[in-house]
Amino acid sequence: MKKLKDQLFEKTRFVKPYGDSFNDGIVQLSFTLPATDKYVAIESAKVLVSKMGIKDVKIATVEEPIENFYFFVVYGSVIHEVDLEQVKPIIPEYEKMSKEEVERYAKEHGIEKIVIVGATIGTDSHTVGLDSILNVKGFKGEKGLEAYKCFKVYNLGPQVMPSLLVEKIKELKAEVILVSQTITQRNMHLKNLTELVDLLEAEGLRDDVILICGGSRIDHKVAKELGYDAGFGPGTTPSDVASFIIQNYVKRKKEV
Ligand code: B12
Repeated sequence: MKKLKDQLFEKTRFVKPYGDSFNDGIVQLSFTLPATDKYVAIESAKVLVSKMGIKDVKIATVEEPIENFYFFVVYGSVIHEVDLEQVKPIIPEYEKMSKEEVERYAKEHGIEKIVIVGATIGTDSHTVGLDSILNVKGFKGEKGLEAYKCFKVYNLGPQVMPSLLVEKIKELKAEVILVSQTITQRNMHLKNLTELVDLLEAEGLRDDVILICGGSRIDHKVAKELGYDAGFGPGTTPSDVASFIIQNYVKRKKEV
């Protein structure tokens, strides 16, 4: 018997968001609109959402958290669809392994401890993302990298300036660098990430390390453009990062 998944995708490769039924296009979005009158704000929100290609607009919530700024939660049905066969995601190259598989792979390749340094850089104090990858307690039922036998992890925490991070990389003889960036205001995250790459290059260290960044607005494409080996965004689990590290580490060793 065919699985439900196969039955659904046999029907169409063109999909819309799923709300109550397949391809009904239902989405929810929230935003804040400046306006001097509540009813003008509501009508304006509807016009704006229609312009986004959403029909049957329903205003679920309207609040005025501060004077002349209206916060909306809106539902509606997207008119657009996406062709799954045309979408080519740019993602880090690795085979997903479990913690045990990573440790076994390391052992088979004679790797004892890979030194990993992690930090949230610049003025950014969002550490939950990085901690979920590094801390023993981990994320989504998986243990973090600190629990892996083949890794020695130094988590430097929040607000580490790129120059200080480079000093620590030298001091700890780090082989893998994990940086986290969440705040995107005025593209601060890009500036911080680029500064780190520039400093590593200036010190002649860039090619000696596996350099990975992550955060809610990061993806692999952006990371590669900035000079990183990989970028991981929302939904990443520790074993994704561990698999990428161990496979790339072994690959590099073979190339030397
Ligand atoms: C918790 C939180 C805080 C806490 C942070 C506490 C802490 N110790 O981390 C506090 C209260 C300190 C805070 C402060 C601020 N925050 Co805040 N915060 C959040 C919040 C609610 C959750 C973030 C979070 O923890 N997510 C959970 C983790 C698990 O998800 P994640 O970070 O995406 O991580 C995953 C992946 O991205 C990836 N990943 C992340 N990092 C890395 C690194 C590597 C190497 C790898 C491989 C993977 C990886 O793996 C993780 C697991 O899958 C978000 C809103 C939201 N709901 O997302 C706002 C949010 C991030 N904050 C925001 C803002 C604006 C601020 C402040 C500027 C507010 C202010 N005006 O003061 C300050 C900034 C302080 C500073 N100097 O950085 C904005 C950011 C907007 C933007 N894009 O710039 C958000 C989106 C809220 C909003 N909607 O406005 N915040």
